[in-house]
Amino acid sequence: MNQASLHQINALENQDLTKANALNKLFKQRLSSNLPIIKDLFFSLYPGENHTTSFKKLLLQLPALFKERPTPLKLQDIHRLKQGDWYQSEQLVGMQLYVDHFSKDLKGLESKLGYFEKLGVNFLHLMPITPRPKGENDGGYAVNSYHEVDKRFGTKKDLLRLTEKMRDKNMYLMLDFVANHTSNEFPWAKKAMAGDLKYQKYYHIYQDRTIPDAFEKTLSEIFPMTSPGNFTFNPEMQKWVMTVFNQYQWDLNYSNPEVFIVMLSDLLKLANLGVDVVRLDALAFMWKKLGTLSQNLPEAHTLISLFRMCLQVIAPGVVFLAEAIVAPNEIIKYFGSGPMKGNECEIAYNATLMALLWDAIATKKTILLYKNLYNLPTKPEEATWISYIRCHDDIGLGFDDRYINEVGWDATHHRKFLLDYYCQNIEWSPAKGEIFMYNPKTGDGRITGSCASLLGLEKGLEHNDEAKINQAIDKIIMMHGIILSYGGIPLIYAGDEIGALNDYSYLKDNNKKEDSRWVNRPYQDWENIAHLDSKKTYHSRIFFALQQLIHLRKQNRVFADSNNLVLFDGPNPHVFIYERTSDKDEGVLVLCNFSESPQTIAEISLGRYGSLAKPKDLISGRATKFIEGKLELKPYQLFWLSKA
Ligand code: OTU
Repeated sequence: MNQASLHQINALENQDLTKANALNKLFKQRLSSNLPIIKDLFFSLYPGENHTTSFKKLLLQLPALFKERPTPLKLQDIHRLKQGDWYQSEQLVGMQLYVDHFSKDLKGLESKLGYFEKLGVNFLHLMPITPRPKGENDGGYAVNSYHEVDKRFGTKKDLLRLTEKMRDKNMYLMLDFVANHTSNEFPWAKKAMAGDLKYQKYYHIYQDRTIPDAFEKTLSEIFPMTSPGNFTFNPEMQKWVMTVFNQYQWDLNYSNPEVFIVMLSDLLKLANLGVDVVRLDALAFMWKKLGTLSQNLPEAHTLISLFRMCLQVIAPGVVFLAEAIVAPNEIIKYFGSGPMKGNECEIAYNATLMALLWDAIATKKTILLYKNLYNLPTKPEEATWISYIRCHDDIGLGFDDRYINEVGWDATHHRKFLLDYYCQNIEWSPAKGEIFMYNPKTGDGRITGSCASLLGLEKGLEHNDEAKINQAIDKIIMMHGIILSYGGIPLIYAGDEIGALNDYSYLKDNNKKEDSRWVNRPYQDWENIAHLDSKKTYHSRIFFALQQLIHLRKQNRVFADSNNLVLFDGPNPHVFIYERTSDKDEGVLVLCNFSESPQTIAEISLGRYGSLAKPKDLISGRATKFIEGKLELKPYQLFWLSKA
């Protein structure tokens, strides 16, 4: 929270904020207090006299963009500033979904708001709903416009009505800003292809292979199987375009200040639709520099801070989520570091926790999880995580080799084991996933599959093996119990709340069959959802278990994220234990058993949750039983012990 803004609001407390001039006054104050930083950031990216014209353009643009912001949202911005860090609240529980797979379109989604309320979800991440090319489009991550609504989902009016309804229900909305690249059908790309040099400078476009070849020496490949290399030859221009992701996704050239200036206005147009959190897609890639990996560059951080500070002036109630699925020490930098600490993104994916939970499931041990979490730098107070088990993408094993070796495993073998375990190369593994973008050159690969299928439900059902089915259900509940209690905004992938299995229908679609991430983007199963209350199915068991956990989360303030997490040093290598504390001496101790056999924990290692405190398990509602000074956890059992 920007202190200057708070003082300014308080100073205006007694004025009627609905009056336009009061709002304008606040805007001007925000602008004058942030202008020096904006200027510094801008000129550090775009140095020299010749960029003063662009800077002036930016300065003229800021008030114009503020003018465009609808008054209810301007008022909401002020309310949010006063409210403080709303995104750290224990009241938030999120769900991520593809509108077409969930409810066909936006109107359909509006009719499902009751479903979210029933489960306790009040934060939605809708996957891209903007126009995209007809054929392959990476699920909308190839963008034809940043602020229009693709016809397949409905109209802008439908979206505005939905966001209004959501606001009435105190629900939050997150949408993507695919800032790194546009589709090859985006108006600028079309103009570039038609030979317009101005727009060719909006992208990284080269006459011949000289610079592309020089770049390739240090760039990695994101989609090596479907889109090898980082440049695509464009026959219209007879030139090479940088396409780090898919060939139809053209990387924007932010070293051109014009690109920043127009993208800022696109960002605001998106925010003005009523978006609370903007997910900055692939932000680690936004700045390219010859001779480097062109990921996580200092300039990328400066650029994101520049976006942030401009947003702070125009729409300070909107926050950024960093979609940086990168090395643990790099993720944390997206919260801002050095003088920009707290002035970059407010939220980031806890990809480290996510990947390591899958490691713990496969190894049935929590040692590598602990090792990494202990070595993770503390995030700034005002920041928070998205806590998730899986998302729409693949699961990458983005943790450091160093720690794998340090716990005594061979990193190469270990990674291979994980891929084999999840991607059906080990007979005894209950997991049923698929490999994504296996790169034989490096041996790297990532994992796809729905949460339930990766945790053994699909195989259990196939073999009609009740014990296996029950175990998979326990695992699904335990994993959700972690993301709901660990800190940050828990984000459930739509369908996981009813144990959705892999969806193989993508194999029949020519535009999707090469991308196995579609296996974990199932269609919402409304037929089974209709019977949740009346039938006892695995769907209802999972749904009601999650509903209860969500309810408990919202009742306990300790689950709000204020860096109030204490890891308990693993007294048992199969168990994961952490405490959420509050300054009011409240606390909840979370324990999870990652092994197929019962595990015990000596009372002495539970600190103030020993038998003397008579802790109660919030989930079962029962007093905790200690036998001979030990607490027993059944396989995949989850405890939320409350001291109070
Ligand atoms: C993101 O992910 C999106 O989440 C994907 O759905 C898109 O395909 C992609 O960007 C392109 O828009 O490579 O496999 O952080 O992990 O940015 C997923 C690095 C991805 C990448 C991430 C990217």
